[in-house]
Amino acid sequence: MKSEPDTVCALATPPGIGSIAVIRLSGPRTFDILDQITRGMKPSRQPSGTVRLGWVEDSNRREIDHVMISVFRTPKSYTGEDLAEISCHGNQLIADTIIKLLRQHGCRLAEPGEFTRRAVLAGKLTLSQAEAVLDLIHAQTTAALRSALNRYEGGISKLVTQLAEELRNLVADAEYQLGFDEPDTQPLNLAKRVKQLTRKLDRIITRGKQNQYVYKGAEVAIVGRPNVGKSSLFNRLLGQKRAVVTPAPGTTRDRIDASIVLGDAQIKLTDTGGITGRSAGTISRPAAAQTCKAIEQSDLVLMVFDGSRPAASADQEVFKAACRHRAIYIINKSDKPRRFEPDFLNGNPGIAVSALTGTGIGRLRSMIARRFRLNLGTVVTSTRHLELLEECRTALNHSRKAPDAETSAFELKAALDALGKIDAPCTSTDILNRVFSRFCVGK
Ligand SMILES: Nc1nc2c(ncn2[C@@H]2O[C@H](COP(=O)(O)OP(=O)(O)OP(=O)(O)O)[C@@H](O)[C@H]2O)c(=O)[nH]1
Ligand SMILES: [Mg+2]
Repeated sequence: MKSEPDTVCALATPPGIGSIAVIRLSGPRTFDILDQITRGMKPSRQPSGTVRLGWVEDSNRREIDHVMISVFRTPKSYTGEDLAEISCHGNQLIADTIIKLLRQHGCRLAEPGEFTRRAVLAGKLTLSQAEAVLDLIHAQTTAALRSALNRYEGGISKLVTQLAEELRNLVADAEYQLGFDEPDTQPLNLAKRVKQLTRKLDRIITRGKQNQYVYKGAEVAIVGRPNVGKSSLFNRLLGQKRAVVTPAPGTTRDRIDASIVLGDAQIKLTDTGGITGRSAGTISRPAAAQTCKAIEQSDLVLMVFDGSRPAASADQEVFKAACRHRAIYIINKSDKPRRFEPDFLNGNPGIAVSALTGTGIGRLRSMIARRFRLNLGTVVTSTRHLELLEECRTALNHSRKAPDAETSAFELKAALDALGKIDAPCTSTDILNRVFSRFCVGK
């Protein structure tokens, strides 16, 4: 994609029928083009930050729509360029006709994310702020929204600036030390300071990974032996009868997925076929494999037991299959007399519920929500940012283990370079392409 400032346009609102549709234009010819296609207004003379009502007409002076035009002059606009927004009636035909007209007058159709890309190139937004714009648009929970706003306001940029400052001091001191002949002289305590910075990165990366569910959604699998009430619980948590429930064991075979929001997290809930262990054969091998895969992929396992029956070997198999994962033990069928007293849950009482009557389900919901509560403050959840922080940490580790002071200083600079890629847009078109390919046209 060329980066010279031609004038681009795109529909900024979702296609289809709506009360209004907004078409955006950005670039040096914005107002000149608008002057040519409008009547009853003169966008080139309109003050920045104002809105005017007028007509858009075609080349035969036929009216296309009565519109509002908002004008933002360079540099005080989203892209930093001359920018305008045409608000027309929300009819796809009208929007398409206006865009066609704009193109006839020399506008190019914008690429996905091109307006935000221009904002980054003009220095109006850092790259991590631009990525936060995408997260803002896609946020599904209030927590995701709060977290995206923190990053849109520059949370990541501030964090990177602080870390880079510490690293730059380390690089400067390492280079200063290179000037001395005796490598054992360590007045600047470099090794200790590198270790401290590595630990800081460890904390940021771990916290970020633990919180990635805010955007990716948390995977929660319901597992247990046949007939314990997994599908009944799945339906209860969803609030609708999605999975088939019967008194016969082995009813659920293929896994069933559904989305719910609990507290801060968007959750992908999976109902699975019962685990039977080696002894029984009520579910097929492929179904058992699917259940194992669901356990492997999950951020949390809901391990369900039938509280009305004594613990069986299959219950222990379930425990063995999932005990290495984060889990909540659920003792279902609490509406019946309790006969489940296992010795393998290591004293954990679990949570008693009845999927049939709904008793205990509210407590279970809160318990799940608590497991996915978002940490406050700036959290690095973007995979690209986490990869770069890991690259930075690897270089710091190499620096600490380097055989000589020169290699150590070289690795510190590599760490600084990795950190710099989080917000430095102009260094690589590849980075920009990777970031903006996920945007929609018009943003
Ligand atoms: N009394 C009582 N019965 C329940 C409860 N939960 C489920 N059941 C019953 O237990 C039987 C099995 O329920 P399902 O939800 O199909 O159990 P499942 O674990 O999905 O079974 P499979 O798909 O065969 O592995 C049905 O008859 C349900 O009505 C409960 O809390 N109390
Ligand atoms: Mg089932």
